[in-house]
Amino acid sequence: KQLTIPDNSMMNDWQFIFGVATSAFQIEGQSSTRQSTIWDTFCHTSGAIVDGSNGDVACDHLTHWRDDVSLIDSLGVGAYRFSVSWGRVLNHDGSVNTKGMQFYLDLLTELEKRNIKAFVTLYHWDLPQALENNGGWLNRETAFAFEQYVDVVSKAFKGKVYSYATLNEPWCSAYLGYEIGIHAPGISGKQYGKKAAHHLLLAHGLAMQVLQKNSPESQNGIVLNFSPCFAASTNQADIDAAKLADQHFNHWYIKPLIEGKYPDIIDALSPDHQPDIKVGDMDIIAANLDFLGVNYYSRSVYRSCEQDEFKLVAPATFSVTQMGWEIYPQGLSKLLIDLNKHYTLPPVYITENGAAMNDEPIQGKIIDLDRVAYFNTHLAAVDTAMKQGVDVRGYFAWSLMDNFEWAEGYEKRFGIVYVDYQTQQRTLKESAKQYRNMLLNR
Ligand code: PNW
Repeated sequence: KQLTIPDNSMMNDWQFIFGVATSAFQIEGQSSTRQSTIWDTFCHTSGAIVDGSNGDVACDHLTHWRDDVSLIDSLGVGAYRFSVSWGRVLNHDGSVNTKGMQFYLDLLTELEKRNIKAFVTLYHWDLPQALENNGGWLNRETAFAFEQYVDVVSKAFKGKVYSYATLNEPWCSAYLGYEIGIHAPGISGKQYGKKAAHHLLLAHGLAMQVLQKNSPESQNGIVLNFSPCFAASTNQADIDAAKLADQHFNHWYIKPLIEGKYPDIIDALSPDHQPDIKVGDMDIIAANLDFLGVNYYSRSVYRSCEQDEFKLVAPATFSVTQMGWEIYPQGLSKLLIDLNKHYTLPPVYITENGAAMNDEPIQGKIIDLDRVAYFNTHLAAVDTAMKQGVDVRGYFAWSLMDNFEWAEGYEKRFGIVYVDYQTQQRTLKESAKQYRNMLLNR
């Protein structure tokens, strides 16, 4: 089946933005020309990355960026979502790394020339190691350091950016990085996750004030990842477990951003698991959002569990991607419709959606029909939500090209473009060709 926009969809409207997404650490390489980050350190911790790889070269995008932009342009997309590496634009002493800054300015100029809107993410997990050495996101000061960095960047990028996202997926940074330790900086302890999350959200709020001042013309917001929570059975205990997980993973982030308060479960947290909330913090966090970025990959199913209150249930193996994530497009419609019901949402962008599939080239061709099917069903799911009144303005495929998939290294390929890491050659997969055709036929 061909990749198509659903019939009578508002996605056929030219106003609706289709794009592709990447992030700095995952593609840039040339790690020696920027500050070292927590991911560099984590990659050099034995056992942290499944294939023992790192981001030193990645897609060597810093060398190939002009070709990569032509590639993006050739797909016919209207927007490119990428992230800025904090440690590439600022040196340890706070001075500007002029070469690093120039790279992003050149990239923005090239996108502008080609009429591709720039969706800039200011933090996609690559915290400078120097800041981690002072406590990283467990230290409130990191939020103010982020505010400074955003000030420098948003002044330098003046007028060139269509949209800024402060943070990508603070849940991943806080929970995976500081509570269970499977992402950088690899810290674990129940007492850390919510503390880190609060400082991340504070950093977001402080950055929003800066963006409002330096770049009021751009769409300024944040990108969250959501995984709708389902109960493993109709037993009340499982239903309660799923509800609780939903409060911890999803509402913990969106509720303070929209309503200026954490979910009620905060009262049940043991005192040492509580975040350190200072007077005024919640107002800063609840800054008005021009948009909400929603990243969706899969749903999560929970059952009750004595020791832990809830436990994640592994999905049936026949319906999963290479990540082991269940393919469940209905979850995306339900997520959007439920969020729209619960909250007064700003306009929404699907800032990431995609799948890791097994796509080794056969005679030079990568016929990734499973990925095409994934995009088809998920675009239909977005359309269903739009027809029920959710204000979705755009959709970004994750990812433009295969790249460094964090703890999974290079083994998992999310790209619609194949990367041969030996030669750095890029080859359009069938999904990229179909994405292009879909946009051509719009
Ligand atoms: C996102 N989870 O990460 C990131 O924004 C991307 O950089 C990444 O490449 C992509 O999704 C694919 O993994 C996630 O455990 C990592 O639920 C983990 C989870 C969700 C999102």
